Formats: sequence, C-alpha cells, structure tokens
Amino acid sequence: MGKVGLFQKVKNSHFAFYAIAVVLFWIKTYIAYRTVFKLGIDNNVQKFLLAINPISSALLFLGLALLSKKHTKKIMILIDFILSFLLYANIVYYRFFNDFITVPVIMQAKSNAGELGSSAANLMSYTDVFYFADTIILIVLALTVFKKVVSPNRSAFKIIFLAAVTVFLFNLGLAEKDRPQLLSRSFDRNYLVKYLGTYNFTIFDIIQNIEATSQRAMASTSDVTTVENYRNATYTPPNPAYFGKAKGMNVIYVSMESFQNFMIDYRMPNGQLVTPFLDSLAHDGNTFYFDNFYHQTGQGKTSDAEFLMENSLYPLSSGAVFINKDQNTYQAAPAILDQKGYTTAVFHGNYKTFWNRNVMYKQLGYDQFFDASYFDMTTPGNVKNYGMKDKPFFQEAVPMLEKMKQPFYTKFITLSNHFPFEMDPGDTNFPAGNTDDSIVNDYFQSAHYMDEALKQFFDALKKDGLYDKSIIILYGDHYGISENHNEAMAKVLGVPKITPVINAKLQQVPLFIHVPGVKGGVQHQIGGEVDVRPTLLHLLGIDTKNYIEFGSDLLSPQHRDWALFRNGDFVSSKVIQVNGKCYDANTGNLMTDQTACKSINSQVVNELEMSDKVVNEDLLRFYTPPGFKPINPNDYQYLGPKGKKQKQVQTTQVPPTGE
Ligand code: GP9
Ligand code: MN
Repeated sequence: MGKVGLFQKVKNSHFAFYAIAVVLFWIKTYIAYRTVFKLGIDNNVQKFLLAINPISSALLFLGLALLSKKHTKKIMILIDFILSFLLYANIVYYRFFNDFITVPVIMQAKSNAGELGSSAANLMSYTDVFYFADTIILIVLALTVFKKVVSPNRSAFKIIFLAAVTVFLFNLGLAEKDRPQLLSRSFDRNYLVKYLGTYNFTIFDIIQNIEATSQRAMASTSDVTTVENYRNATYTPPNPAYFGKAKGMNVIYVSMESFQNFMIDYRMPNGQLVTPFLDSLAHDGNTFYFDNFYHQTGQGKTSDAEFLMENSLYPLSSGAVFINKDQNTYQAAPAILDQKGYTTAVFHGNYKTFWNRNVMYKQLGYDQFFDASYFDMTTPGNVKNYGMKDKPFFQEAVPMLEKMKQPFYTKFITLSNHFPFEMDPGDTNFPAGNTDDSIVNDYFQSAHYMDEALKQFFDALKKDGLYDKSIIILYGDHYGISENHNEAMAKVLGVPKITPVINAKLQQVPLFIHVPGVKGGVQHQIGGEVDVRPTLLHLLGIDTKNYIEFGSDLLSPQHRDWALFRNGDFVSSKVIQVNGKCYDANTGNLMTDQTACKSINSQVVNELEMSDKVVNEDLLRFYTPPGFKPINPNDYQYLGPKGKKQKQVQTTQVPPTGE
C-alpha cells in the first residue's frame, strides 16, 4: 500500500475519532493539572512539560484501541473512561490528602474504606462531571458523526505507537534535564506528576511495586535465621559506664542538612569561625563530639540518614528506601520508645509527601508529624529552597515541642543548609568563601546561618528547662559539597588536590550527643550513622541484643574499628578502601599490599548483604523482638493542623535543585 493510500485510509477511519479523543483528553487533563494539583511550577520548562505530558499517555493508551479490529470506538471510549476515572480518583484523593494515589494506598483502601467513604462524598461536586466531559462527548460523536467509520489499519498503530514513545522520551529527556535522576531518586510524587503526569506516574509506581513484591514474596521465616546468627556474632555489648545513664529522658534529634565535619573549627580568611556554636559544643567537655564519624547514605539522602539512625539498617544501593520499602515491617527507635511510654514526633518545614515521609513515618511508629502545614509558610522571607528556613522553623517548633507529653522522642530536620546554599539577601552578613566556585562560597554563609539557628534552639531549650531533661543528638545528614567541586575544596582545605582518601574523609559528618549529667569530650573512634541507634538505646538503658540491627555502640569499648559506605568502600583506622582500591589510612598512599583491605572488605560485603536481605525481603515481618508489639500503620494519620475533615492549604513549593 502506498503512502497516500495509507493516509486516506487513516483519515477516513478511526483516526479522526482518535485525534479528537486525544485532544479532548489532553485539554481536560491539563486543566486539572493547573486547577486542582498544586505542583509548584516555577519555570518555563516545567510549564511546557506539564502541558505535553498528558499527550504521550493519551496517544499511547487511547491508541491501544486501534489494535482491535472490531469494537474500536467502544474500546477507545472505555479506555478514555478508565483514564478519566484514574484522574478523577486522584483529584478526589488529592482534595483530602494533598497527595496522589499509589499502589499501597489502593491496597490499604480496604482498611481505610470507612473513613474514606464518608469523606469522599464531601469531596465531590456535580461540577466534577467536567472530568468525564470528554468521555461523554466521545459517546455522542460515536453515535452520530462517527457512526460509520471503517476498520483501522494496523500499520497506523505502529505510527501512533512510535509517536507516543517519541513524545514520551522527549518528555522524559526534558524532565531529566530539569531534575537529574528523576526516576532513580524519585523524590516526591509531586515531582513525578509535575514532570511525567498522573498516568505515567501510575505506571512507574506499579512497576516499582511489582519489583518489590516479587523479592519479598520469595522470602520465608528461615531466611531470618541466617540474619539472626550474623547479628548475634557481631553484636556490640553496651559499656556499663554509660548504660542507662539517660534512662527516661526526652530525646531530641537534629538532622543538620548537608553539614560536613570539615566545617567544625573552620576559620574564614579573616579569622572568623563559621560555626562558633557547634564548635563550642565540640569543646565544652560536656558533649560527646565524634570527629571520625561518616554518613552512609545513598540516593535517599536526608531520608536515608533518617532510616539509618532509627533502624540501624543500611539504606538501598539505588533509590530511596523511604519510597521503595515503605510497606515493610520495621522495629524502629520511635516505635520501640513509644511502647515504653514515649510520645514521638517529627518536625520538618517541608511538606509531608517529600521523601514519602507521610507513609514511612507510620511504619516507623511516629505519633505525630509536624510538617510544613503546621508552619507559617506564607510570611515573605520564611521559606527557602525546600521549605522553612531554620530560624523561623525552630522558633515556631519550640512552642509545639513544649506542649508535648514527656518523655518524648523527637526529630527536627533542618533545611536551610541545602544545595545550592545561596542565602536570601538580609539573612546573613557572614562573609562568603573566596574560591572560584559560588556553591562552595555560599556554603559557608548557609552553614553559619544554620549554626545561629541551632544556638537559638538550644537557648530556647535551656530557657524552658527541656535542655536538662533531654538527650540531644545532632548529626550532619550527608555531604553538601559533591566531588564536582573538588577544585574549590582543595583551596578550602589548603591541599594541592583532593585525593581519594581526602575525598573519603570529606564524607565525615559531625555527630554530637549531649546527655545531661554525663561528661563528654572529643571522640576519635570511627563510626557511621548506623551506629547511633544502639548508642542511644544503650544510653536509655535498653539493651539492643534482641533487635535485628547492624550498628555497633560508639561508646562501647568493643566498638568496631570501621565504617562502611553504601557503595561497599570503607574507612578504618589503618586502611581505607576507595573505589575498591586499598589505601594507607595515615599516609593516604596506595598500599603496596592490596590484600591489606581484604579482611575488612569481606566483613563489609557480608554486612551489606545481610542488611539488604532484611530490607529487600522484608524479613522483620518474620521476627518480633521480645516485648515488642508489631506496628500497624493504619493506626497513624498525619492530616495536618486542621484535623481530619479539613483540607490542608498547600502553598507553592519551590522545587529543589539537587546534586
Ligand atoms: C527535604 C529535605 C532535603 O525535605 O529533607 O532533602 P535532601 O535532598 O537533602 O535529601
Ligand atoms: Mn539532606
């Protein structure tokens, strides 16, 4: 058949019907995107992506109907209806939860049905018929104008399919450019929908869930025995000198965004300290300051750090565990302490869906989540990057903390010191760095601002008396300055170049633990984020020997001498492995005997394998520590300050630019 013949045939067949369906569907979806969802569109690329992303879905899904020889129109209308229904379900869900429907949400619908059912009716209105307007128009057209169209040609489908794939790849390419690693870092559903649309998001979500389910399905009770044996052999017993020294005290965690250890005691060329407050903590003798402590995060960044700290398990080698393993069973620190009479809460000036926190925190057993909706996000100057600036954040969070029933276990996640670190004019008069790299230069100002905010927080805690009743743990969540800035970093550190070993040491983040009544001091032992939970629980007088975890108490004389990175490299006091190569930890030189890393390397590999097994196969569902009651995520709801029936007001979220 010639080209002209094919064109004639397509035009006279279902193609016109199909084209109308695509256009109507596109317009409707776009209107929904602009009017219902608050996606935080803030540049022209994003505007453009939002406009084109329904096209690839429309072309592809509606095009499927052309495959069938017989009831083409009927099938196309049915597909249109299903897609419309999916969009509408998301709209209704969004009106209540400010979030999008995911596979786990559908799975849980059974248990939430009562609650959802009663509120769903309040969330619908007659005007919503608009979301099905295109389906109705198609039905009318099918019965009138397009009553007698000829059967589609299958080769037309090929062209259409190619067009759909091309549009999709174009869409994805632009999205990746605006937001690198969109799919692998899969931050927030808002971002995925903004860049790829609700329909593609649903497909992505289904694929992710199938992957996760199959690994999990293969596992059985016997798998947990292997892990238990490993755990018993590697358990670090507590130090009797510290065990129970903080028994019954409140716990206050502070996640210090992107804060690296090289900043402690760092002086600007004019002699000013960047973080005088944290420096004073490091040297006051009453706080443990760990100066050889490493972040162990992967792509899940802040959320990976949270996961490590509270579960003493390693995050995933790719993707964020908060997103990909949000339905697993965990026996996290908040849940453990909740069952010992603690109230538990997180304070964070970003919206709850970011990093899927609103789902994961339920599995971790958090009673309350004070997210951005509890904070004044509208006062000009309060918000930067991902959310609340640290100073107004702590200012507004303290009164909420003071109202909490004690003892409490709380976590404050700071935000200001986030890439790209640029401050708003007026927020600091601290000098910027003087390298040729503006990211590095701005980091000093931003870290200084965070330091001031932390001082303000501590002052408030001292004033209201909580300081004397609380164990306070501050930790840098992960690096802030990536390897892309090594040239400037060499200048900052005063070294000719950043060697592999210096690079490994740049992964040090500071850890501070303040326990009222306990002397502290600078601690040089090597540790990682995975080690904090046993350290904390032992201070609180809870022996961790019955928990499946991988950390080693930092204050124990038997604390191990290495910390691993998520990519399998590690640091120890004698040798350091970077990119699989073995270096002398003291000289930084390549070891002539490369087997010097072998013994720790095999321990590291073993440990990561064990932890990955627990997480990927969801093994904790087969193991309940004595005295621990399994968490039921359905017992938790984070619906915002206005309560259940109230919709949350979500302001435009400025999209982050990650590294
Ligand atoms: C966002 C904040 C920053 O809520 O935790 O995320 P990051 O990019 O550092 O993981
Ligand atoms: Mn972070």
